[in-house]
Amino acid sequence: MGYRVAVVGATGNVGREMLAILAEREFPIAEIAAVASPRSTGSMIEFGETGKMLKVQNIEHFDFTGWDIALFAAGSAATKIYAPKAASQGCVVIDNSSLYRMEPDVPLIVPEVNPDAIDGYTQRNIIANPNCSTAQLVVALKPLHDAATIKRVVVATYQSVSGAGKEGMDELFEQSRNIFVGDSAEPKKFTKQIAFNIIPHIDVFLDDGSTKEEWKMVVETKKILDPKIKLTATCVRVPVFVGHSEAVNIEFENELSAEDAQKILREAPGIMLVDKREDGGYVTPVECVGDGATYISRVRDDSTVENGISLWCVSDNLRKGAALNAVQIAELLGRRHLKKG
Ligand code: 11C
Repeated sequence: MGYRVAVVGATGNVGREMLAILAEREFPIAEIAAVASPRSTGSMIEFGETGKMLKVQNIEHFDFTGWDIALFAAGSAATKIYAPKAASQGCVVIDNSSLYRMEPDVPLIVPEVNPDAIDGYTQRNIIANPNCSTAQLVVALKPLHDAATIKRVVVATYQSVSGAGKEGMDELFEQSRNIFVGDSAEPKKFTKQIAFNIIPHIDVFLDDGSTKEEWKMVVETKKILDPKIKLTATCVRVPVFVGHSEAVNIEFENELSAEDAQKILREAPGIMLVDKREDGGYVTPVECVGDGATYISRVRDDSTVENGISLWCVSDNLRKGAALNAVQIAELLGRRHLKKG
């Protein structure tokens, strides 16, 4: 027994991670398909590290009938065409794009946070995966919210270039090399030089001066965790290949000391607390690469508000922020609804 699973956008950063994680977690697979744009059709891609090679199939001709689950990491334009097609052909779509996240009849799921909301998937046959910077944040906030009710969150992100896809990673690599040998570092993908620099701008600008990345953190946190939580974000691109970091300040309704927060976080699902209050006793992005956990460090009291703490949160944006969360959704869907595994 097992599921017929298609990974759409299989040749991209997130699609490859989806294949790797399905294999690593031994997701019950009866058949696996790697699907991508016509550009990649016919190329071969390995199913994780299983040695099994998959021939990439053309999304334009792929028939989703009889497939149980499609993990989409295809970007909004292709998703807009093919996700509704897959859903109407009876295949449950788990979509990593931002297209459906805020649709009221599409559940937006982080399994450690709001698993019950998945039951609403039957309305559209689509489940949305949150933005990477939101996923790790809500994993960190959920147990603290349960303990002391969060009123307000102020977050600054330090987001790696892999969030902008392979082109973003290539640009950091090429600019770093060019600067090192004295060549020009003209930006292409990013708006300014990213090597040896940081850029306070991710996604498009909105009328109020915020960016869409910042807006996504606000609205997605409300949808997943609690609409009453106030949140303000500043999202920044940094010259790191993989791993998003966040400096988070949280204000609660009720008293919660940093020490109690540490105890809660230590026990919470999906979280690794590494908080030694000494040189190197915290986690940085390079240490979280390839891992599924949301790492929390630097938990401390904020004495400038009545009930406040600050903390540092790091996670692999391609894993918990995208592919792993999507596979965890598929596992949850299987356990609760499809039951073929
Ligand atoms: C970034 N968070 O780091 C973005 C990537 O809405 O799924 C993911 C964008 C999204 O650039």
